[in-house]
Amino acid sequence: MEALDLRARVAALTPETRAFIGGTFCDSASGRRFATLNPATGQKLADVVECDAADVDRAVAAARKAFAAGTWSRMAPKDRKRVLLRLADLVEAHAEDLALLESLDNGKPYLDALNADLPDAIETIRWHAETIDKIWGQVSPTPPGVVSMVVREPVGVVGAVIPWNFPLAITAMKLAPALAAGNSLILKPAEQTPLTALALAALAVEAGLPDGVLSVLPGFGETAGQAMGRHMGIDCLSFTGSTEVGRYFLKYSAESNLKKVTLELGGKSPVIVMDGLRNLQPAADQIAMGILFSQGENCSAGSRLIVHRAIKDRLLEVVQETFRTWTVGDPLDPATKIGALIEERHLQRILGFIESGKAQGARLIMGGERLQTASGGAFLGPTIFDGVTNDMQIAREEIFGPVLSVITVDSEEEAIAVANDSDYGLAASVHTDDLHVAHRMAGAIRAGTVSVNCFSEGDNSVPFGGFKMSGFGGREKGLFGHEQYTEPKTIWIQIEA
Ligand code: TAP
Repeated sequence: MEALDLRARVAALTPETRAFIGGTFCDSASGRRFATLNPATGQKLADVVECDAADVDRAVAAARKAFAAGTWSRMAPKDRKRVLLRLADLVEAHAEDLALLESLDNGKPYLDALNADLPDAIETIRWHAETIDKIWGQVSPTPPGVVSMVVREPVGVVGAVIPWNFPLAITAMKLAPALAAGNSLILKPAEQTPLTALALAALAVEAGLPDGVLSVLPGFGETAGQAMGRHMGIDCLSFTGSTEVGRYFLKYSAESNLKKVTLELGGKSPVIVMDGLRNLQPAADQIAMGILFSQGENCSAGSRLIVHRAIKDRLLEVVQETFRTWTVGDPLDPATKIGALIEERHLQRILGFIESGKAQGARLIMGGERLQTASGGAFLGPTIFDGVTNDMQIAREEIFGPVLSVITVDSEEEAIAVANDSDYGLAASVHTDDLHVAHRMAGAIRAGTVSVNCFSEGDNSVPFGGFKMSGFGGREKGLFGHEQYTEPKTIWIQIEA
């Protein structure tokens, strides 16, 4: 595959730019549009319909009507499964175009979108579709004369507000369990990356999803997002994004209808490498994957390397060698492993963190400067700070870029204490040859996922989400992922003895 072939395909793309409400693509009530840019060039990709509170009202009315009509909510689970499996097949059939759209809108390498984001989204839709006709209710141990069942019902109208880093994969992570359970869903993609969610809506129509069950509202957080958070007709709000905005959704809920809120938020994940590790290269490969994949714009990015003093120097040599193989460049070039950051403003924010690292006394040993300036895009290469202490800003705050902070420790106890000394608790990794150390650390670290000798978020069979300020109200993925989208109902029947 050549970058040139992809350019020809880019020219042939005609992305959907209208909102999707009540089963049709349409303009917003205000008629306004906003530009979505290509992060690799800074050039406009398309003008997209800008939804606000009036459009949220329309989408909620359509969603409630569909829910009450039962065309989806009361469809047999095995039939909902069929529609969702058709949707997954359609996504697979259009995977190359969807990956291209994702790469253009987000700046990530095309091959990452094709080989990671798309299979992830397809697998997620299939997994939840397959699950839904295999979830049973309960019969409770009541006294004689009573039959009591606990059944799971859809919550009703679900709102989903999502970020820009894995637009299609996170859309699938919310859409699949919410729709599988029989809910209606209203989704607001991030303003930077609205295109693949709109493309998915078109495929949902083709798959046979009834009108009103899905709406996609491109727009801004302060307007469309807030209107969803405060809407009296939305029963559950599933949010993925920053901890700061997550707090707003709790407030919106408290000030409106006390809708259920689930929050998947930020992280500052520790990667611990202990003394005695024999083979450093596999650890270095995983460290690179953890902080460089997706340009470091990953909530669970392994951004704090906590390393035992006895092996730090040797490890850092191997890590730097490995980081040098992560080529920065045009996302459409097959050789590229690090594409463009989402936007100029984000690059400037990261450069601000880099300045703060220097000012607070950390040693910049790699990268730290913007690259590819002639492209018009926002590029930054692998960046490493050594000599970081856990009180520095670069160790405490989520940078959301390819910036690794190295913290040296002298013992297992100190490594655990540093790892846990964070507001966040999304993910962690431990690299060790000692099974006892691995097991002790996995137990002691306060995080939703602890990976041993790898960087992994797991697959659809296991829950994903955070402790502390990384999450609230539930988990995504796995059977846990269904819980936020259903209500348990007790049916208590007095029968004649
Ligand atoms: P945010 O700025 O929090 O934006 C996320 C979504 O919230 C966007 O759709 C945004 O709309 C909307 N929003 C912004 N302000 C709002 C407001 N006042 N009221 C209602 N909605 C509002 O996050 P981001 O920059 O897109 O993504 C990066 C963050 O997401 C990082 O912190 C990252 O860790 C987190 N993240 C977490 C996870 C998991 S699973 N834990 C996964 C991916 C990302 P606009 O697009 O208009 O701003």
